[in-house]
Amino acid sequence: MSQTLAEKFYYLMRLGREFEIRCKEEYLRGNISGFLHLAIGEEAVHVGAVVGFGKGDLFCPYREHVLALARGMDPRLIMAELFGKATGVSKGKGGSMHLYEPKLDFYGGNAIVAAHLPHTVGAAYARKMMGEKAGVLCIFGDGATNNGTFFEAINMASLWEVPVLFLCENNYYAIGTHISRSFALKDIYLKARDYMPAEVVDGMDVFAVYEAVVRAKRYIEEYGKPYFIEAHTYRFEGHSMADKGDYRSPRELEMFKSRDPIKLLVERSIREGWLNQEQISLIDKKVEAIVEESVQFALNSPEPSEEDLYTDLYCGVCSDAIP
Ligand SMILES: Cc1ncc(C[n+]2csc(CCOP(=O)(O)OP(=O)(O)O)c2C)c(N)n1
Ligand SMILES: [Mg+2]
Repeated sequence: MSQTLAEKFYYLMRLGREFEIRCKEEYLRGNISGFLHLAIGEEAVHVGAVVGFGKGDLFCPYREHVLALARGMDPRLIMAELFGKATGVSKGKGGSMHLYEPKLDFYGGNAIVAAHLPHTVGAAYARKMMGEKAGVLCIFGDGATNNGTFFEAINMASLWEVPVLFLCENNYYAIGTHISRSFALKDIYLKARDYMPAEVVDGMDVFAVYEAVVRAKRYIEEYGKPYFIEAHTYRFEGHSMADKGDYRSPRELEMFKSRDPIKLLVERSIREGWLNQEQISLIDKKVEAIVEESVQFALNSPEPSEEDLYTDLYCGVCSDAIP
């Protein structure tokens, strides 16, 4: 079991990392424009959460490439979306912050901080009204927990008893503002503890995230109530491509890089005998080929046509998602 999981985690985390390194290069080449938020350093949270949660509606913020990949979105369709091409998963109209695929129960990329939290509660409530027990996964940053909608969402989720797993990825920063400058309390999970069970997990350890999420999902679906996890992690890049991140000391960055989640996974997997160097190299090669293919697909895809400017603007696009 651990061996299979280690292989899956390594593949998805490497895929996420390579994909985003390439995104950065393609942005600098001018092939990607607009906003681009990378999750390099945060892969253990994204992969551990999506794999651990398994099936179910997923709502997330704009730093979502790795989440989409882990959910099974075709890398070619993601890259084409970032290139603004008609073959992109959102037909080239959304870009990096708006990956969206109802067929995968993937509802966001949401650009407005914490706006998707009430949407998540609504989605879970809808499932409940339809007599389903399915839990809904809601991922958001530390900064989102300072928004009013965060408190509205945890209050309603608890009051209405709906199965939402609130997963906060605490990377210590909201753009350039460190949590010590914007939080009146130190531990984020304490904000939710009066409403629902709440715990903290090491977000650099993919197994720890996975196990916490599996437990939490079992709880929300068994009791039909919400649960809160705060995962401590760190982004190795700036907030977006427009941010060099120079408000952080090199020492701080190095300290977190020494706990690079992929490095930790490899070290543990080799120690435990779950993976060997040969398997790792094979996965690396496979990942490089997939990412290269996604870039070629995006490069060779057409731009959206002028007529496309006027399509999919209103809810016709959502009708496929309504059961
Ligand atoms: C309602 C709202 N306010 C402000 C912004 C601008 N903004 C974009 S990202 C961001 C920081 C969010 O930080 P966090 O929730 O910790 O997520 P992270 O980027 O660290 O993953 C802000 C303030 C926004 N998009 N929406
Ligand atoms: Mg943050």
